Amino acid sequence: MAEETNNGMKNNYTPVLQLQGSKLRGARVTQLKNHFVIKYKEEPEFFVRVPGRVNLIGEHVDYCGYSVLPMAIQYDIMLAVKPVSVPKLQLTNTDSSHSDFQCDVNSLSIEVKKGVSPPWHSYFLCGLKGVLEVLPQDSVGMLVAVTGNVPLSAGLSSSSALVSAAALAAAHANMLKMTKLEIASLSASSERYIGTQGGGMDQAIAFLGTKGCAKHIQFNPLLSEDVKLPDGAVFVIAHSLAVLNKAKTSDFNCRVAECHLAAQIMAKKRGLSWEKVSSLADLQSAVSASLVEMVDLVKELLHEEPYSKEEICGELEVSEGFLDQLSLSSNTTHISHFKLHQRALHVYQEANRVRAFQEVCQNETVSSLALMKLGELMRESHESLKNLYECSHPNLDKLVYLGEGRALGSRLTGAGWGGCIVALTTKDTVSDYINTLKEKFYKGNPAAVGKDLDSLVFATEPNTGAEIYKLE
Ligand code: ADP
Ligand code: NG1
Ligand code: MG
Repeated sequence: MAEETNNGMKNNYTPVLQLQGSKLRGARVTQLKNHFVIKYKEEPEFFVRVPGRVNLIGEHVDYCGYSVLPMAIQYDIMLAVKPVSVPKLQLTNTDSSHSDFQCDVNSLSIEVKKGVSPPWHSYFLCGLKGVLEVLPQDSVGMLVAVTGNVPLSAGLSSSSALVSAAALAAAHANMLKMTKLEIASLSASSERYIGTQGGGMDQAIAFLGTKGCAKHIQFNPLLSEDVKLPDGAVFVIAHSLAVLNKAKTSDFNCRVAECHLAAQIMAKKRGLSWEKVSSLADLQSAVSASLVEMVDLVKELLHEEPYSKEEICGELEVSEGFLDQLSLSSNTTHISHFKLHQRALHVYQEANRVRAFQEVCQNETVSSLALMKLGELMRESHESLKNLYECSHPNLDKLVYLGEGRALGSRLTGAGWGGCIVALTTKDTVSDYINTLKEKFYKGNPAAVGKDLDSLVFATEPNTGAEIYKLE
């Protein structure tokens, strides 16, 4: 298995493992393989597995340059792949609601339409495109069958699992040697072709996850270190029954833009060359202040009322056209008002909570105290995401509220606006917590009718990142 490269070693990311999954995984592989054979009348040559993730703390800070603390989960995307000499990609999905797709690998086109969820195959094309851009030779074609059980658009990173799996399959099919860190960075850049301007957390944990510990992931440069969670900690994921495809609306990119604009206005006010400041972390480095001092700076330099686009142009002394080009994306140029104070405040405080979370895991030797402190940080994170970042959803808030007194803390995880919460419980309280949510949130909820409750609320633990398998 490939080594992590934060110890300076540069190992290949593509070791071929013997397939030794659990019974469940075995059944999924068999189904995937059968689907492949029926579709293509050929045998797959290799399999790729890339997990989803749950972020424990550090939400909406990766694209601002700050570190995050996720772990890979037990749900994943799996691909069965056969490289072929004809430069053609053929895709099929075991879920028949995702239609088959094919195209020439030399003329990929990724559809991005405002207000519309991209077709599923576009996520695959993102990963493939990223590899084609660095491939020194012409690409082979691929026959691919896809199966996945990461809940869609629920903040558990099904999109990045698919993009990263496509990149890994294309790299392996073309015998491209890359480290895990390199392919994680490539996958993060590639996913931006879908239109969202994410920061790289999801693709990083997809490749760097290891069994048994969460990861503290830093960016620029990408680095990951193990975080041992306190003894007795059990994390639970609960689905809010609301979903949002992040590439469909401008919500996500609007937050990215607000953070960018907040950094630029504060930089200008401090007499810095603001055009070069592209993130809130850049600004912090430029002013050499602590995170707590940055919170004070936000309060001093940015007003609470939303900034109109006109006011921002006035502050920065630029035309609207210039601002559109420098600081906004195609789906945020139409936005008339931006909340800069609140978003920047969240980011600096959340970045500080990640630091505190990691410190507790590292230094608090009394596990009951450690658990209490982590729970408190998670509760604060949710409040901030709800009130300052405004990316929660009434169902997420209800789940958090229902867990009070039963979980040590809970918070929305992933981008938000629907999706899942993650809650910190213990070995002793996890069953009571899960049963309470089943009773009070899911049973009788029309959106949960016909669904297996164990797939909506479940305990999770740190899992392995991406792998390539060959069947014996
Ligand atoms: P998430 O929070 O899960 O990352 P996104 O809104 O970013 O959600 O992306 C979800 C999209 O990813 C889906 O709408 C679908 O197009 C694609 N996707 C994820 N998993 C699968 C899968 N198993 N099969 C097909 N498409 C998938
Ligand atoms: P999800 O929940 O997968 O849409 C998104 C971003 C992350 C990060 C989180 C918020 C992508 C691919 N993912 O995750 O980079 O910004 O939101 O913390 O853009
Ligand atoms: Mg996503």
